[in-house]
Parts: sequence; structure tokens; C-alpha cells
Amino acid sequence: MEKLTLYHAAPSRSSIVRWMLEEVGEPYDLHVLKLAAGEQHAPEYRAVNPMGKVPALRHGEIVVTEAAAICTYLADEVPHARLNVPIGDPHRGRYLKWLFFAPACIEPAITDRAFPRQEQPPRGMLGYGEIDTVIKVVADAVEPGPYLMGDQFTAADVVVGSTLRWGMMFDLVPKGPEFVAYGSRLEQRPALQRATALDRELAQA
Ligand SMILES: N[C@@H](CCC(=O)N[C@@H](CS)C(=O)NCC(=O)O)C(=O)O
Repeated sequence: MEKLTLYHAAPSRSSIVRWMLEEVGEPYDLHVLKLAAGEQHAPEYRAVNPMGKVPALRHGEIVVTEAAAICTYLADEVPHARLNVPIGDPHRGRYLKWLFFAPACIEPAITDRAFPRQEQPPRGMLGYGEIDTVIKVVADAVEPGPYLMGDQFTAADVVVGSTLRWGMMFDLVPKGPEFVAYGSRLEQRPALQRATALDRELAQA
């Protein structure tokens, strides 16, 4: 496999991709950026991600940005890791729904809860509608367990799980029994444990 480099900062959304890389099991390099020092805005990095944000992943000559897209990409590039639902599988549509649902609905709903708008836009204008529905939809999906796609752990669990864990950490997602149980199942994954420990070391360095 061609070289993988993660443009990373810890803690940040690039930790989602670090967890995914640990699940994939292929070697990767890190290019660490100091966000507080504004390194994400340097022209060299803007050439990698014009948004001036982490994460970004370089795979050989290919650059992918956006955490959920990177996780989707890695799952498809490394099929033997069995973290994707391949094209042709009748469950792929549902798998893709969850990969998009986290950045399109869960994260904006949580962020709006953290920073309420002065004027509430009409429900129809918000892609996520309203947060209570978002929370209920996800709670119903994780409740049967063990994972979003049933017995198969996938990239969708990395993306949705990371967003829920972050939301619970800041009391923006209710610590309901289904979310707590799902979070505990995720925390038992050795790849998440490794990624968390490595990121903790990096944050303290
Ligand atoms: N939509 C992006 C969001 C990435 C993002 O906002 N990253 C933050 C860190 S959590 C960042 O780079 N912030 C630095 C900045 O905006 O200056 C994704 O999901 O990858």
C-alpha cells in the first residue's frame, strides 16, 4: 500500500481518523500541526487542505479531507480490514447513510446546541431538522447493538461513535442507556484504546 500520512492535531477531529487508521492496521505517518500556533493556516498546509483544517490524509499522491470522507475512503481502500460495506451489498445504502448522517445532522445539531442561534431558523431550512429527532433516530439505531450495522463494526461506527462520544463528553448528547452502552462497546476496541493513548501522549508532549 502507498504511504499514508495523517495531518493531525490532538485532541481534534483528526482523532477520528487516527482511530480509523488504527482499525485499518496499515502503517501511517503523522504530520502534526499546532492549531493554537495557527500552523493550519500556513500556505504549505493550505496547499494540502485549503480549508485550513485538520484532518487531511495523504495516500501516495492522493489527498482526502473531511473526517467522514477519509474514513469512508480508508474502509474502501483496505477491504480486507472489513470496515466497509462494499458496493453491491444490500446494506451499503444504510452504511452510507450513517457515514453522512454524522457530519450532516449529528454534528451541526450538537454545535447549534452548544452555541444557540439568536434567531431559530425554520425547521425546513436546517438539514438536521431539530436535535430531539436526531438524537432519537441515532438512539434507536445504536440500541439493538452491538454496532450500527449489527454484528459488523464499520467505518460508520468510527464516525458516528466519535461524534456521540464527543457530544456526551460536553453534555450535548444525553447520556441515555443506549448511548452509554454503545460508547462502552466502542471503548473496548483495542484500536480506539491505542489511538486514545497515543493522542494523550501527543497532547502532553
Ligand atoms: N468538516 C471538517 C471539520 C474539521 C475541523 O473543524 N477541524 C478543526 C479541529 S477539530 C480545525 O482544524 N480547526 C482549526 C481551525 O479552524 O483553524 C471535518 O469533519 O473534517
